[in-house]
Amino acid sequence: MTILIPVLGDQLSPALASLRDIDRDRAVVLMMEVWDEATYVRHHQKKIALIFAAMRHFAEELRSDGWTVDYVTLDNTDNTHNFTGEVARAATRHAARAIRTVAGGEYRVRRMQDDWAARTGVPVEILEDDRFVCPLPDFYAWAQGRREQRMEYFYRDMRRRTGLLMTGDGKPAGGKWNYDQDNRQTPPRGLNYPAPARFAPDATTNAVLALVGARFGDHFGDLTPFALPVTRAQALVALDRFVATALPDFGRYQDAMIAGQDYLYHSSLSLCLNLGLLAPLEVCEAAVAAYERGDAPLNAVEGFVRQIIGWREYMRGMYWWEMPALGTANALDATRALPEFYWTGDTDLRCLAESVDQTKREAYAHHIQRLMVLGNFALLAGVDPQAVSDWFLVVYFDAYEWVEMPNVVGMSQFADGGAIASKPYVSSGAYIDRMSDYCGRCRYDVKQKTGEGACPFNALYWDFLARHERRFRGNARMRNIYATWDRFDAAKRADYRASAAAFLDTLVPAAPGWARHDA
Ligand code: FAD
Ligand code: DLZ
Ligand code: SF4
Repeated sequence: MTILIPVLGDQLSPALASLRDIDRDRAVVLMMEVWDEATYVRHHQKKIALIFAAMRHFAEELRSDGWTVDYVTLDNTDNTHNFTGEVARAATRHAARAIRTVAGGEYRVRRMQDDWAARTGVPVEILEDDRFVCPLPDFYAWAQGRREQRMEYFYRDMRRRTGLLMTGDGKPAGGKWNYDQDNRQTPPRGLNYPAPARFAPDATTNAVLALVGARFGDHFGDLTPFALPVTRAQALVALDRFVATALPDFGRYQDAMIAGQDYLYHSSLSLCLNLGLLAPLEVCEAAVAAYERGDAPLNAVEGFVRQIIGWREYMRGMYWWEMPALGTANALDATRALPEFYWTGDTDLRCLAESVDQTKREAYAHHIQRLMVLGNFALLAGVDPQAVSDWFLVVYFDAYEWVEMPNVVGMSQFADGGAIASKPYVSSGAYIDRMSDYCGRCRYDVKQKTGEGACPFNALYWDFLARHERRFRGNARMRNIYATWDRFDAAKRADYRASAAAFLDTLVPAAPGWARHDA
């Protein structure tokens, strides 16, 4: 009796639940490169290459490990180009008596899996994805009893659950749960920034690069140079490099943005974690081991661990908790089209031009660029959150809906009405100026508040707060901001609002079709 084991493109973990406790001689692993997945949004070219290259390497590793792998390539002439069609074909091809798979990470894919038994006539076992620290039922139990589901409290539970950075008597290491007040510094000039580990493409990856260039060459983003990790061995090298060279300063410079420094002290390990090449706990344990050796300070290691067992797990839980409503959420009734410069980078706002340019080259931008430049601008300008979400899903090498959507629709655009963020992440130019070196060489003057030549973030910020006054005035965390607004006289308020309106009028909407073929 043959058991068919479909392994999806972000399930590249040797310890995957569907690959455990099974007789390899009776199993066929199915992996599928399908057009529908590469184009349901028109992913960045580098992201498609990354996923296909990692999939092909993983298939080779499974074969060396004794598995039979049926790998359907994109140019296979019989390819139906969707998961369900390929599972059905393979079930027939191998006369499968059972199908065993791990739950897809995206709601859309999970619904497809529900269809497989009916489509194939073969029983389907769908296993929980246990590569996360917090199983979904546990997250739901945590979320259920609370009026608000805030990350900070969830994170403390995850620290207790994992024992990471905990003392023997159940207290947080160093006495505090969170060391963020030591972070948020701006790096001094002339630092020797670390570089993430990079890997020359081998023959397998080069074949993928040729395929992607030929078939997806009209998608957003630069395909080459390509030097991302595509195997678990390379991911482990990238992890070691990060721990040795960047982790010690990860905390204090976490919120900084420097033109030309794409990675600063960030790990760029999201791509390895989200593909399954690294497990979240092993990454955290490597960071904690550096702390215990005295190689990295507590504020850096705690901050890093919080991103993974805190934010990453929380976002995954909130995605499933809020879906499918999250997919259409628009609490602030934002309807503006995404500006064209998100795709072209052609804008005089230097912070945005730099962030888009790096996104185009690297398929990467770090958290503060995503939140406080790209997301902040879209929120202030009132861009439709689903259009913003599509953009983020296309452009980043770590973007899968389960992590992209709660970050964008929830945290960044406040479109879920505040389930994830307790207040909107908006700022004027002053924040960007404080945390970056972008403003110095910008055509706009960050200190000028309104009128021609003023930093557009300044007027947009007050215009946003005025537009949404009824919703946010009562928010305790925004009391001081509205107190400032109240001190402005009518003429000043009108000036801010007119300045914002004049700027918004200049925005050119993106042509349809950048993110979705059918748009
Ligand atoms: P580091 O700064 O080195 O952080 C370490 C790890 O922590 C990351 O690798 C990541 O796994 C995890 N992490 C940190 N913050 C978050 C978070 N908010 N949510 C989930 N995991 C987190 N992350 C994605 O993995 N995919 C996305 O599509 C994505 N879209 C985002 C969109 C917006 C608008 C925002 C504000 C954030 C988004 N994030 C996303 C979260 C975060 O920005 C990225 O995880 C991070 O920038 C990845 O780079 P890094 O590996 O260098 O992170
Ligand atoms: C993102 C992506 C792309 C571009 N291509 C494939 C593919 O051809 N085959 C595959 O198995 N997965 C792909 N993925 C990932 C899926 O779209 C999806 O994000 C995951 O299966 C999570 O549900
Ligand atoms: Fe961005 Fe304003 Fe600074 Fe220019 S001045 S880089 S638009 S924040």
